[in-house]
Amino acid sequence: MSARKIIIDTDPGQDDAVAILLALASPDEIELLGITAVAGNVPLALTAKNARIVCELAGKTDVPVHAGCEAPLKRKLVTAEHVHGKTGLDGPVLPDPEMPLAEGHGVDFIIDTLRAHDPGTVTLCPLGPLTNIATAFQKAPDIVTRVQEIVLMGGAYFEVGNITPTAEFNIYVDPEAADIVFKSGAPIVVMPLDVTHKALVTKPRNDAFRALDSGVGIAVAEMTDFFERFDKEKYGSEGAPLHDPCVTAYLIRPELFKGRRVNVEIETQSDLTLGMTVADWWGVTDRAPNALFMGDLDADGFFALLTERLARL
Ligand SMILES: [Ca+2]
Repeated sequence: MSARKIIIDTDPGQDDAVAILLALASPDEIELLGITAVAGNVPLALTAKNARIVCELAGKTDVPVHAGCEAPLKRKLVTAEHVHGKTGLDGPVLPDPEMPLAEGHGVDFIIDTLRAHDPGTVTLCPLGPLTNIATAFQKAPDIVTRVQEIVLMGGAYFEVGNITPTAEFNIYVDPEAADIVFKSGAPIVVMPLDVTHKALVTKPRNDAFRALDSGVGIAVAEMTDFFERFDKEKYGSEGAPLHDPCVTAYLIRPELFKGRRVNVEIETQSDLTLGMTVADWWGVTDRAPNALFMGDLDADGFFALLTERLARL
């Protein structure tokens, strides 16, 4: 099987960084065509910078990194420095990137790339708010049927919310964009909090990253150390959830994940539950399934894969 062509759309974010590193470490399974940055965890200037810092950390400076949208479709940007620190990538001390941003808007890169490849051969991997993807779909509706699959981190059902009692951060920041994407008809795989809250960086798992004794291994250990402080306090769990790498791990080892094909709709009206992913897990409506919504993860298999791959960088 040839490597799957993907675009990573991202708002790094320590966990985004690990997701990108996993993709870069797996060229047999993943051909990373480019990275588009979006505003989310931190403002766009920082996410566009952080994406390049991560590429340079991996020694992969030939990946084009494009800046995308700097604000949600209809709302003011909400950021998450309380989780990720002021830079979005707090933890390790990493040099400013030398590689420049690629020319052209991230949204145009998504459109042009999908049009340039055969239909059904490019997968989109959103790791942040869905603003870039929705904007691309609105600007160029012809690309929707060309998408092989959208594998995204976002939403929650049984784990409800992490930014409000009922909403997960990525969807909450731009619910209108999420609504467009979930209604687009493109095949969607969702990694919600239900799965990512099982991907906990426990002390032994963090130690395994550090024991790689490489620039990448130590940086990843320091990144997960950093946001662990916040999550441990908040959830009382044994480690911080590594949300976004679930997306790239799925492309390599889909059998690590279990889920259901269900209907997922996005709340865009209610002040109380704005950004909620209303997943018909129990099939109580006749609404047609539009997503494979994941519910379970083989966490040991996931961390074994991650550690083995990061060792290659
Ligand atoms: Ca992210």
